[in-house]
Amino acid sequence: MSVSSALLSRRVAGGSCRLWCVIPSPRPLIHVRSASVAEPGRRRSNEEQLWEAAGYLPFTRARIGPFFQENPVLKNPFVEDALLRGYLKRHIPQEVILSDLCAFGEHVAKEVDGWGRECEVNPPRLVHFDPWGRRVDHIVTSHAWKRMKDLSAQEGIVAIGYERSFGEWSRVYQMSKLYLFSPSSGLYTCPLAMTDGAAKVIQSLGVSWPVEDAYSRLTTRHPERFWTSGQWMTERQGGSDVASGTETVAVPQTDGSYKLHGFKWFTSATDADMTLTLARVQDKTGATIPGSKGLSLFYAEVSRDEDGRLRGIEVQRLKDKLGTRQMPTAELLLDGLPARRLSEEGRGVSSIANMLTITRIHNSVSAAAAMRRVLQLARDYATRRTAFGKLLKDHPLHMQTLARMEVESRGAFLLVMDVCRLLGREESGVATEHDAHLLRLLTPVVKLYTGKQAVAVVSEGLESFGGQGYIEDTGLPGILRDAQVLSIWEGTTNVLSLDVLRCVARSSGMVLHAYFSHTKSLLAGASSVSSLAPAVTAVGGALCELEEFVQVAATRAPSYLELAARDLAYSLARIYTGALLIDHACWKGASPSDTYAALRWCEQDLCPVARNQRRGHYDSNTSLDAALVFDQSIQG
Ligand code: UCC
Repeated sequence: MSVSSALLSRRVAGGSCRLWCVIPSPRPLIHVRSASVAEPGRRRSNEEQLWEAAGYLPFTRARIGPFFQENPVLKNPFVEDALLRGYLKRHIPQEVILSDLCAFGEHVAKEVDGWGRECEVNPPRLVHFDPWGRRVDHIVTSHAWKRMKDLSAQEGIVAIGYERSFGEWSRVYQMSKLYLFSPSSGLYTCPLAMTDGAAKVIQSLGVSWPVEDAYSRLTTRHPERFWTSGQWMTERQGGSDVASGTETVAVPQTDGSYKLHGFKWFTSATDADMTLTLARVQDKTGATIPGSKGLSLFYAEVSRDEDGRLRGIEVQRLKDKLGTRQMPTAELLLDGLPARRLSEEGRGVSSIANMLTITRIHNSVSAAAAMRRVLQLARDYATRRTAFGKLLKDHPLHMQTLARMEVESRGAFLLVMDVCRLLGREESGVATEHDAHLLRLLTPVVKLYTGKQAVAVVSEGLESFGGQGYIEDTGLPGILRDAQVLSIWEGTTNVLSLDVLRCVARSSGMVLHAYFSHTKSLLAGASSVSSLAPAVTAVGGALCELEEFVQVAATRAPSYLELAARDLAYSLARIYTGALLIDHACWKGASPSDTYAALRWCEQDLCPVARNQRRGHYDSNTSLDAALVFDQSIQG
């Protein structure tokens, strides 16, 4: 009798036969920890030794069972992204761009993603003092973080936007590369956003002394020359209401320079080589002008003196953040920081606004990229993970969930790329007035909408990995923690909704005029495509509702529009994105999935502002919101 049949007959006789023991399966699906696992130090019984010899005791000592779930694999994010490839093929079918992005995608998947992980597990730390007690304020970053800097220069992640080798499409090319890089970059995209923004500000104010050299460093492809820039706007009174929250003063020096004194409460990527920041110029009596009119824009280099101390800066501490831990964010005391004024006095906010446009677009690219990344991983995992007898990909409900995420992700991508397209047109001098209005309106819209979408889609994405999506060292939870910042940084959802109102008012409604006419032109191209008819009808109807809302709102007090601001911004985003999805689905190279995505997108409430207007939500005299929020009462 063989060992196994002897064991089987003994087990059956004992009435405790476990079928999975006698039918060897190389990869049992469900592991049940055996009751007969030997306790440490206990001698094994003869029976246990027999079972072990036969290979039927899977959970003993160091043996923890033969099954291991396969992890999701990051493949080349360019090759894996049909929409990105389709979009580029449609708009910039240049082999040199496609092959560069394909090669970069391969590098990201094979190597860079690992560096990103290293940035996460080796976060920056602050060394305040040297061993002999001298103050050094050294922010120590990982080797991987430094490699990201070199890589960013070599790949031209900022430079492409300024080389403009592809004319009006240069920004789309640059942002496509950033989109591939972002989720693997260990948050290096944050200093790159500010670097790009600083280059844009310098360019708009004029590339001349004292920022000529800085500009060439921000936009170079040579790692040894490459600089990153900070953007120090937020002070202890907050980062939204910059006009009243900025206390930093600029003391004029006899040589025309300034020394800055203040406290910057939230300085991201603080290991930057230079910064742009706001301060109030003091007059001879030490007085400053309050509000926005008192703010000027300054340029400062981060440097050290002969003793190794930071010149005019003390790093108070690094921030303990929910996410983005890969990147140093600090509180800085500016104690006589040497600086040069870049803007005219009192033109600080409008001068730094160019930087905000760029960082908000970067933020949106990161949001779309985070959605795409979690979907790519979830999709791969669905082909590896079996539950209830079949792969996840064969469960229609699971596919429905991923498809809904896919629709959101596609919409976000097209909206972001369209704003990049407009930026590229403006910078290459081919933008019409209409394009410029559209860019101004859509920048806050894309930032606020994609920031929110990213959190929802990434959160859903984590769920598709079950418990593993909640386990830190899979790297998955970090995607969600990092996504949460996207709706906060560079203007919260409400602050950006108010920015939408600001640009409507400042342009006397011209930004909306551009919006309506461009959306209609996108729809017109699809009027004869029957498969898209329900989507075209939905977007057309929503557009009419939106126009009606605007007409009514124009006759009401400003408080009415303010209450409607968030819903208005969401309506602008959903309707425009619907039109972009429809437009893309009409392209001759589009797939049936492009049509399906457009149809699904347009099934949602595209114009929530009209719906809530009808419900009277913006009539402040009838609003019970505050009463609800502060309700303490119990009736009876
Ligand atoms: O969060 C921060 C950390 C940095 C991290 C960066 C990395 C992100 C990338 C991530 C990738 C993964 S720094 C701080 C964040 N804070 C903000 O973003 C600011 C939020 N607040 C606002 O956006 C406000 O709306 C302000 C501060 C821009 C404006 O406030 P005011 O004082 O009410 O300003 P005004 O009076 O409305 O506008 C002053 C001038 C006007 O121009 P003029 O004087 O010529 O009429 C406006 O038209 O500024 C102009 N302006 C703009 N121009 C104001 N906003 C804009 C705009 N968005 N675009 C163009």
